[in-house]
Amino acid sequence: MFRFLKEKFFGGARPAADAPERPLEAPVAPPPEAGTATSAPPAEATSIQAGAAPASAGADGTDAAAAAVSAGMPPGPEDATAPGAASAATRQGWLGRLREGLKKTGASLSAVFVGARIDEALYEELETALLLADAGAPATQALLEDLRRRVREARASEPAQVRALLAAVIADWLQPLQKALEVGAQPDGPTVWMVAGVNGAGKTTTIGKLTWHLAQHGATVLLAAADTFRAAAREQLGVWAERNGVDIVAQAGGDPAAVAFDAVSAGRARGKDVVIVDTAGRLPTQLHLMEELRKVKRVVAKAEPGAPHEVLLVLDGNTGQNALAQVKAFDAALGLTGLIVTKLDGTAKGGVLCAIAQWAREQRRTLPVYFIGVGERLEDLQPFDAREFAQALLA
Ligand SMILES: Nc1nc2c(ncn2[C@@H]2O[C@H](COP(=O)(O)OP(=O)(O)OP(=O)(O)O)[C@@H](O)[C@H]2O)c(=O)[nH]1
Ligand SMILES: [Mg+2]
Repeated sequence: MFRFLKEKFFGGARPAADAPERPLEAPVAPPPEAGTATSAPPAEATSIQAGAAPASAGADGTDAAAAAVSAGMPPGPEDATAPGAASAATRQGWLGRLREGLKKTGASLSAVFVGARIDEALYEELETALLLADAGAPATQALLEDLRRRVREARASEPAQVRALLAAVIADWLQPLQKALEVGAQPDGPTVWMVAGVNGAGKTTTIGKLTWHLAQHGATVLLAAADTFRAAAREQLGVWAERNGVDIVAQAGGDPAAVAFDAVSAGRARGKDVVIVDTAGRLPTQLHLMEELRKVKRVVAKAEPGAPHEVLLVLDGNTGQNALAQVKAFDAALGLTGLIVTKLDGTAKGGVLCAIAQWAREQRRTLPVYFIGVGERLEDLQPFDAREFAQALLA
């Protein structure tokens, strides 16, 4: 989920240089407490996995919970009041929700294999299904070529085998998008993430969910309400701050860049691990607003040299191929370092991840999809895992 690189997350034990990252399938460790020894072996970068019970969730006061409801916030996790509760069960729950969430995208792909023979018609139907899922023409061609080769090599004779091979092809195709989000790579000062995207993509709720995940692992977070256009936007982030028990820097109206500057400075002064900057939604065609985003980024760098360490674009999975257009436009303006794809639960266009992987390949660069969202609940946002995704798609 995250790669925690600071000593505090290892109870003072300096990580070994060559220890591998814990695999995603590994049992989930309890959240480490700052300043205390953990049972996790020293590792250069330990990836704390999804599903661990929150350290701070459940400390939400009744007021915060009520405020959350009134602000239209999603309900908390089922196990929010049970620190240390069965994380494997939570992980299992996530896989179920992922399968459920990707049903719309996966249905037309799976339908191709029902009562099918392995012939040209099968590949044609698969091509149509991938295009309908918004995988895009170049990725579709490449995936099918790879599939044909694997089917030949495996001498597959059953549609079920082809289906399993397609899952493997998609998993390999998406693998370069999988990466853990790093916290604490800097020698000092906070890790700063700037979050951008079009209106309603899910930026603010995603920040709230990320904050929850971070807080449950003992990381201290400060939120920057750099969406200064609407009071409601500020309040929405404020509710997330209260709910997660973290600081927020906000100001009525004013310059988003100034809020971001204050927040990053405060994050350093208060010794926070992570500062997350929320920004107002905008279309890439609104040039003055894109310029404003660039200014936020520049000013953040003035407050903290090297920051922002991540420029994250939040994409609404429903937008399909348009999401790719957003990636290109925001990347040209800001230099993106990663993506978060939300709302994959409501869409048949989840194949767009293949199109994004294809684009990144063409650009010869890495553009990770750090997290995906398949619902409104806190635990519906989880790290992107290529194999899980492909298997859920073709489940
Ligand atoms: N079904 C579903 N809904 C989601 C998901 N992620 C976010 N949402 C919902 O999308 C809506 C918009 O989310 P916000 O976080 O307010 O979006 P935003 O990008 O901050 O919006 P602006 O600040 O207005 O640009 C909210 O109702 C969220 O609960 C998801 O993965 N699945
Ligand atoms: Mg918002």
